[in-house]
Amino acid sequence: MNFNTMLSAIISSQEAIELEGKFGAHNYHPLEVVLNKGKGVYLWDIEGKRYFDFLSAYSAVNQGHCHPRIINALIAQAKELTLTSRAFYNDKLGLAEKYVCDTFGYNKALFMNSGAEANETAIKLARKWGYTYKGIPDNEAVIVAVKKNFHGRTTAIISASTDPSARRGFGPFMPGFEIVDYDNVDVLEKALANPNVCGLWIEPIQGEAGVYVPHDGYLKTASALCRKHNVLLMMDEIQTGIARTGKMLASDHEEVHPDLLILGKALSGGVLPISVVLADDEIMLVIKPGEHGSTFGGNPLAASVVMEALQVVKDENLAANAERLGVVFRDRMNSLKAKSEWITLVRGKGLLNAIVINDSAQSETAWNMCLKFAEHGLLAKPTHGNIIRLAPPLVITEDQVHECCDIIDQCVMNFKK
Ligand code: IF1
Repeated sequence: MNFNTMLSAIISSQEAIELEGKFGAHNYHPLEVVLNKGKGVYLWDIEGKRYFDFLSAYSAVNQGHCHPRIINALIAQAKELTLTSRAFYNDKLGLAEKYVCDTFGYNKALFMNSGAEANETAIKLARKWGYTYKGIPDNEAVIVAVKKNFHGRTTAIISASTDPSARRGFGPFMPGFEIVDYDNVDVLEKALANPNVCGLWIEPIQGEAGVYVPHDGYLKTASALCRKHNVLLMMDEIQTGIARTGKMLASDHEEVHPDLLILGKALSGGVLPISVVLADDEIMLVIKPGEHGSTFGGNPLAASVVMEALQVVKDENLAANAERLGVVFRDRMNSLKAKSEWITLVRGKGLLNAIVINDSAQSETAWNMCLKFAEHGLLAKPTHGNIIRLAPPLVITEDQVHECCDIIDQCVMNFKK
């Protein structure tokens, strides 16, 4: 069956779901909506129903679906040159490296593709820096990570995970990680005093853990303890970065400048996979030619897209919009919490928010509530069990926030278990 015949063959959501069930790995349990169009804050399914997107592809489409400026940058570059590999130079990578260094205040960038790859890159940089500059004995470097972290799905990254479902059946695991409580500076003081520790690896807000916002001052103190103990602060801003929490970076809320800044997702506005690690010379230059890379890392298509995607964030003041409308959104959710038995907590920063549902994490309540949201034209998905993450594209307007809050309000107030 040729491609066009195949495409025309998918005439219903049910057929699309069945095809994925028959030919695809079962590594997800999607909500049963089959989407075929996205624009701004909206998604449409095959049957033409329109939804507000309150997941934003896990904060990869902060700029809104199919942003015209980003799509045009993609098309223009795609007509010229998409990939050379780094065996040769291309005319866009240097421009993109300068752009992201100037934007985030570093003097070196290393582009990869997925967020996991960027975190893997940060692990290698921190370890090699530890051997080169901190005198850690070879193969004894330790990276301190935190409970309930999420940094990706590779076997090295899950070696630091505390989520049984992320680890079960995938051992043996990589040594060299010490896990401590998140949002606890006392345990940090102790853990970072170990002379073999080269890095502290954290998210400024834990997304997958259910949008867990640490106490004010945690990031600042963590950064100070890293400086005190000559440890690199490795900040995973893959989900919290690019204006999502109301500043360009969540680290900016505490004026923390990580030693290693790890970005992904909305770097491309959801148009293609781009990730990057930013650092200064001493750290970045420990990796020598031929010691790290990837086929697509730093390709000219990604380089062109990332510059336009970040310029859109700046030109449209998306951080300020997220800051302002995040307050509006949380006020509405707290008003709903006050009158409904179903919501026990509202938390978040900017437009990265979550509501905690008043039922056990093993219950289907949050899932069934998301099914109700979908019936009423709003797509969201529970993170762990009873926590629903609510994160629209940052281009959302105040009227649209209220329209979505009305949907959530109506579904929650009429929800029957
Ligand atoms: C899935 C979670 C979110 C991330 C942070 C690195 C990565 C992610 C802070 C890896 C990716 C995605 C992955 C996706 C679902 C989603 C997710 F539920 F898995 F945990 F957002 F919270 N650091 N998060 O959030 O980036 O390799 O995916 O490009 O794996 O199910 P990636």
